[in-house]
Amino acid sequence: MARIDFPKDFVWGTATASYQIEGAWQEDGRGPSIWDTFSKTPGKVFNGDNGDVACDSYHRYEEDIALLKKLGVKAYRFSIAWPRIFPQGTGEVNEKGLDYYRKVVDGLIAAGIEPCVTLYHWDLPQALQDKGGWDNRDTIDAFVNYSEVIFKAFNGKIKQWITFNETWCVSFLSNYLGLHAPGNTDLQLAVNVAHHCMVAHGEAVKKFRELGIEGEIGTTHNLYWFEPYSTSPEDAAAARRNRAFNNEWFMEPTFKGTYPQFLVDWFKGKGAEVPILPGDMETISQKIDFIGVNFYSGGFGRYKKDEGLFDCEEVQVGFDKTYMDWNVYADGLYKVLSWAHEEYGDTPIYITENGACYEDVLTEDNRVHDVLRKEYFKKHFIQCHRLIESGVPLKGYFAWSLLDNFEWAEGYRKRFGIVYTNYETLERYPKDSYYFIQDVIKNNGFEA
Ligand code: GCO
Repeated sequence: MARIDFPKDFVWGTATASYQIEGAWQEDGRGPSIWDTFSKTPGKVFNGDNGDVACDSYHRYEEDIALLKKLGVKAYRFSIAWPRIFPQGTGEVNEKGLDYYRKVVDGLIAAGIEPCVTLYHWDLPQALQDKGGWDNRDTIDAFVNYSEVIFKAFNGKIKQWITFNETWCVSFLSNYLGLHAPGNTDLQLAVNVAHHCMVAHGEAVKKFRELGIEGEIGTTHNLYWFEPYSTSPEDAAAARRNRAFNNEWFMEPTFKGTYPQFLVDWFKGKGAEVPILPGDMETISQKIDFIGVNFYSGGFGRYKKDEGLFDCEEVQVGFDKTYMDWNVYADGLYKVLSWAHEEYGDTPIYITENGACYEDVLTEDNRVHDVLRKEYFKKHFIQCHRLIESGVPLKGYFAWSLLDNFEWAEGYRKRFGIVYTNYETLERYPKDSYYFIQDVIKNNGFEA
């Protein structure tokens, strides 16, 4: 056993997202979002679940802040629901919506916890979707306008600002694979959405600088580590396409202001082109203060004609799996962040999400002995430490998630929390993984 110690200023935190935890979907003037629509469309979400109540954090935020305080985190990442601020996406500000976040932010600060705000974690106002959503460039202006209101309302209180959560999910998962709201299956549309979200990110960063807002601003991409199964050139190229689809397609515009050309060509072969207007790439590649990375998994792929979008099939090589059926590949975290550092330079990195879903059992005395989740965290913490030792500027880690919550298309059956949510009573019970993380934070390290 060796002791692992983290740097003194390492930021430990946990993360959540508005639609997944808040509930109160019609309260205080909140307008409908695309997730209200999607989750109420039969067949889209497991069991017909939706976020009407979720964890009821809209009413129980004090309890959640108390849990965070007891956990000992330095920071808490949460998202603001755009339809609470602008029920129709644009127009008049709904002060009551802002009030809720004022209470959350002030509560966190009073508890000694730094609020880290995500501006867009997928709950687009339905009224904007009705006008084309992210396919329509007007949505970029609406986003910047919404961001400006939030910047001004919370200036000086927020240390870290994240424009978008997982643009890959917003675009390809939601508009090509159709698995998330709004549920489209059109490659050209997905490419448009990805591009427009990245432009919106860049415009928001410009606005942030122009207004002289305090704190740091960045964006969060979900990276996935994908390797070729063999050394054959076909397998290497297939795995590379698949990897670039998750990683380079978003990282390269963010940092270099270009798209990976081989993938641009590949998409063109599939009939989709990036709708770049003059100035877009400069806007997208505005200097950011940090990059957020969500990491969950990785895998191996090989060439197979007509398999998926990239002629690439995933090969099962015997990884342990989580209850999402995702490979547990902690080494992949080391590899992907080492790659990102080498490729894109010294911008500070925060892991803005990492965590695992397992089938939890609540014991009679309200405990959850989530051994596997604890192990998952431990393995990834070890890789975080290895990254720091090797000179990667990894500054913090946010566990996904504080609470079991509405896991999108999977509804409530998939639990990611370090705190168990009883969806009948809405009571919260810290799991063993919560106490493990509490200990790691307290000692700023652990015996590996
Ligand atoms: C994500 C989402 C989370 C998910 C988590 C587990 O960013 O994908 O931020 O909302 O719940 O990733 O799937």
